[in-house]
Amino acid sequence: MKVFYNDRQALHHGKVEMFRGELVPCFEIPARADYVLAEWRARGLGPVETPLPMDDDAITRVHARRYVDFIAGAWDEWVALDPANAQRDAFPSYWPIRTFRSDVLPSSFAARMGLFSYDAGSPLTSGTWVAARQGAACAWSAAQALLQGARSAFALTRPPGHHAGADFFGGYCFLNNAAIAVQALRDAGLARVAVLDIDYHHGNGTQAIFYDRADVLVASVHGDPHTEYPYYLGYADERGEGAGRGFNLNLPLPRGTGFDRWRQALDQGLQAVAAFGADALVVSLGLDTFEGDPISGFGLQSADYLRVGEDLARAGLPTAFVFEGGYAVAEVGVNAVNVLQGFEQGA
Ligand code: Q9C
Ligand code: ZN
Repeated sequence: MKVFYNDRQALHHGKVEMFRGELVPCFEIPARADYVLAEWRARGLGPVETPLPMDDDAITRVHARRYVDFIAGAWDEWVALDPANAQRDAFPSYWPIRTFRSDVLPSSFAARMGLFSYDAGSPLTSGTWVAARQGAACAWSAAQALLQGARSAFALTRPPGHHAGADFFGGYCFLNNAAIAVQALRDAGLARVAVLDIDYHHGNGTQAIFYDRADVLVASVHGDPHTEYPYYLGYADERGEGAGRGFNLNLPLPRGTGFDRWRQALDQGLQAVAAFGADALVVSLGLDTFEGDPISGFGLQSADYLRVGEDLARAGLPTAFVFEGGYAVAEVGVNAVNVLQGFEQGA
């Protein structure tokens, strides 16, 4: 399995996030990737490659130009407001919800920060753009590997991506890495691409990006949004719209769900992928379904992830794994690599 990672992704290094009225240390930290790399190397599973050079067009096929321009320049704007800002992460404070306009682009940085985001838990730092862009390049490179005939590839993306929409960040995500991989596969001529999102949290960004499209199936197993982030999307009645009706499948499960029940939902997702007739599969691989995850509520154990990889391999499709969440940092390497090794053994 080809694996892609760039050391510059560590430049996205948020210090704190807003939680219950306080700034608490970030859960989404560079060490997450280090643990995955260390485990991959410890098992002698192969080289880790730097991503290929990727054109910005691969990003703007999925993301709005004005959003990409904003994220690319946001840190410099933040520091220009006040030189002391160089020492602190940037957060939004205002959001244009119902009855406000989103067509006008205010000149105020704070106003644009809110226009292009939906939570206060996703700090933007000096290295966010460089890191997010390199992460996206990893996902794009994984897609290219499949197009070259590889059975599978793994993009060690961080920051993660599945909460980012066409023109917003949130949930620690800035560029939707999985969507960029999907679009690259479609643009290279594959007719049908499926996304299977197994992060604990619903991938609201990925769903929104493909919601009206029949060429991309999005299936997701996640914590019930009645109680779990991102709360406002991810319900079972969201089946797609227009031409995309029938090509979105949400499988929400209650907090506390263990592996046996979770695995039945995974099987439902895989059946949908098979019925869709996908030419390739992109897996949004969150490991925050782990029993020890500090911000999530499922009960998967480390050995279960080997079975997950085997189940995914049985789909028999060229498969790109794109790293998403997983905040039990010391265990995230074992859990992620268990999925990948389970896949290789099952393939
Ligand atoms: N203090 C991903 O897994 N905040 N994003 C939860 C924790 C948002 C998770 C509250 C969680 C986002 C990619
Ligand atoms: Zn998650």
